[in-house]
Amino acid sequence: MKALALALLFLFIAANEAKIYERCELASLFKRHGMAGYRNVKLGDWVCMAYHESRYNSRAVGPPNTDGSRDYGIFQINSRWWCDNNQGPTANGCNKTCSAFTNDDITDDIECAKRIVRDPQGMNAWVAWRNHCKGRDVPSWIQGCRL
Ligand SMILES: [Ca+2]
Repeated sequence: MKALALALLFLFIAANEAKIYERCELASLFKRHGMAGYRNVKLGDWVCMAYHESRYNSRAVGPPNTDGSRDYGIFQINSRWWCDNNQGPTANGCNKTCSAFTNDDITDDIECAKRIVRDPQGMNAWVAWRNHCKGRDVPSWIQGCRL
């Protein structure tokens, strides 16, 4: 019994280490925050991009990029251009500390992603989107979700 309680406790701790969103949970969250059709980007594009960038993990931190910057959170937002991690030059286009993008409140992550997609390159800012979602059947990413 004690071992079971301990096992459950560890499970609880592990579960608290990272918020891994469900696909449809994320789709509905994105929709609620006005991402469906934002700048002509489909909901499926956002869900597909988030999957391939972070596997829906709100606390994902990428390995260092070649320029020494890092990518943070569910959208893997970059510290060279969009947030400040106090580790090198940043344009800090979203005017945020990068740690704001590794917590479980993804409201500010969504605001920053919208800012990013307003730039001329649009969704191409995300290499994983270009490689895995662009021109693909993105509606399948929201299939079966009650939206
Ligand atoms: Ca956040």
